[in-house]
Amino acid sequence: MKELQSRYPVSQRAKANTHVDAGAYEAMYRQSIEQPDVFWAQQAEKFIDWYQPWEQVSSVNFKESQVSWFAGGKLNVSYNCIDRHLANKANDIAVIFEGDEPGDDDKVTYQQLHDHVCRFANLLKQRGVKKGDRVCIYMPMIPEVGYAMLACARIGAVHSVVFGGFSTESIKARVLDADCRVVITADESVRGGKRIPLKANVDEALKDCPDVHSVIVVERTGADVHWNPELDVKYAESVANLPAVCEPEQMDAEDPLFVLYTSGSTGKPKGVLHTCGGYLLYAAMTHKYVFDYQEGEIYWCTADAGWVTGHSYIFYGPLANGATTLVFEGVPTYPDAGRFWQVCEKHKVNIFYTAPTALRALMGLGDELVEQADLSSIRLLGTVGEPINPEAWHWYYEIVGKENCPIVDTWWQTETGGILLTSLPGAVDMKPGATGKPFFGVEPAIFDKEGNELEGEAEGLLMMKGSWPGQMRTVYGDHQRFYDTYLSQYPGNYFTGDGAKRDADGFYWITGRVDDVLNVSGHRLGTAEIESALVLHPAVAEAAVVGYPHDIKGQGIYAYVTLMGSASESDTLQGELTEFVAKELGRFAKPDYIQWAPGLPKTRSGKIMRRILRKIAENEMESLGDTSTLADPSVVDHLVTNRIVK
Ligand code: 6R9
Repeated sequence: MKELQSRYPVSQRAKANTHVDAGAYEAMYRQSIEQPDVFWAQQAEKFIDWYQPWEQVSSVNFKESQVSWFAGGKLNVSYNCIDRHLANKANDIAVIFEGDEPGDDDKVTYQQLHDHVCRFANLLKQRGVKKGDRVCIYMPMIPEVGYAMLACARIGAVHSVVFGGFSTESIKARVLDADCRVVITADESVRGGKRIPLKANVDEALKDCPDVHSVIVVERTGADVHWNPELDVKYAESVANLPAVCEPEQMDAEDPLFVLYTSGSTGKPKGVLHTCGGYLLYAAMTHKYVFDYQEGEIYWCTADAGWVTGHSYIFYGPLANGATTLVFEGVPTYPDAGRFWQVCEKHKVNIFYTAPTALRALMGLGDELVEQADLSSIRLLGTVGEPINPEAWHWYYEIVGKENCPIVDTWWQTETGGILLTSLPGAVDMKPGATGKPFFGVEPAIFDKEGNELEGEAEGLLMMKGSWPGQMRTVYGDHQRFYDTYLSQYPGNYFTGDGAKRDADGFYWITGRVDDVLNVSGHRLGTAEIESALVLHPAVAEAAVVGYPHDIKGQGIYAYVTLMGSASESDTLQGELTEFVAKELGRFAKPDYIQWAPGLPKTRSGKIMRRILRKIAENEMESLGDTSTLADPSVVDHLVTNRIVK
């Protein structure tokens, strides 16, 4: 590999093909900060079709947990993503589907998308779903997941997509928390040739959800699934005779569009709530400018619809812009590790957006599989989900992008709705590992632990000083938690949970979470969730989970487990507990290591000292710090002696 270069000026090619050059970025950014309401009103008119204009562009008061954009404005998200394109693009491709097996693919035009979504919306209505009702979606990565989301949006129902890799406990908790009465799922999903029993997982979860009255089942594999005629509804059969028209519901900009659960440092996952107007505007606008999206281009984001990236950058953003978006059901390594590149060649992908963890896994397998594919259609690359290490960045830039494609490293969160920090490809230089500069209207700040804002070059907590239209509005059912989690730390500012550095050129570098949230292969997981799953097992008295650096996954999961007096330590039990977490939460949440812990390091008030547990898991015994304040310092010696050396 070449010597690592630390700064790449905007290329001629990127400049030639941009909506926003350096001058425009400066001017637009300045206006967005100095006259935000003027700026956002212009953008809202440009990007969204409204039935009725808003009464007030923004009304924001972080101290009062109040965030509102375009209130009084009326729109429909599904209309904006579909109907308004029909005049000119009815026969253009909206969705390219690439199945798990090569050769299994499909193309859906905007007209077909319209018809599918309307039929689905009519089916939801037939099952009694009304504006404001919550609908849980637990699906494979097939076009129907998009139809389901857009069908909800069309009738004003609020979707709550649960990642298809989650299993029973997670489905149950999410269905109950949002009081979903309808669940949309499939018989099975297929990933990497393996089948996952989605319907069976739903059946199991719903044993404790008595209010669910309908389960709409899309047939994916045709597997024989348990059928409860009172609840279960066959999708294809039911929509076949329903009309392909459904008048979109006129929604207020501030009506909820969806809830998406995400992990925090404590307690159960939070239902992050996004609303129709601001969210759609922000998703559409960032999609256009960050990826410099041009008419006719093929755009592929490899995320899953179960995460926010799938919401904003597979479906809502691209479809609002009338783009062609690729939906991929499989995994990067099936049938072989060249799959991503084969799909790019096959569908002539122009813009490719993925996660560093996938790049790290693939780069370890050599360059041949990349070189075998014709990647000449690719014009721009993107990454999201976690910091990208310089080695992976250079591999992406040189081997995948042939030193001819800008990389947009995009920092954002479920809570932010869309990208807040990145280097706009035609405007801002790239620095490998940096997430660049703020998007329009975004005012990042670095604070120290005492709550002072730091100027210039600085490192500390990453905060946002004001709102942007894509910001979450509340935690579903718990508005106080919105304030407590994000707005209470340094009143008047939004707290991201991340640490960051700002360099002398004003570029931001994310240093990682400052709380107990793990980022495992780009999947966000709370240590508390894994701990709760472990303690459900009858042999477990207590559990503490921490992350440790992992070459491919970014972070691995290390669990300390205290057993009940009646249970005894064994390798078999270790295996059983790992599988237990997989069954309760999902395979991606399986601990990599379980260490038996007869005692956990606790303060005298009973708080687990995770700092110490992290250091032990990281094999950094020399920096354990002060252990004298522990109730029983000797537990640390036991944990150190018996630690698992990786
Ligand atoms: C979009 C998404 C959010 C957390 C976030 C941060 C990490 C996301 C990143 C990044 C460094 C990037 N993160 N993008 N860290 N560089 N480009 O991933 O949302 O699942 O809510 O995770 O992911 O730690 O706080 P979400």
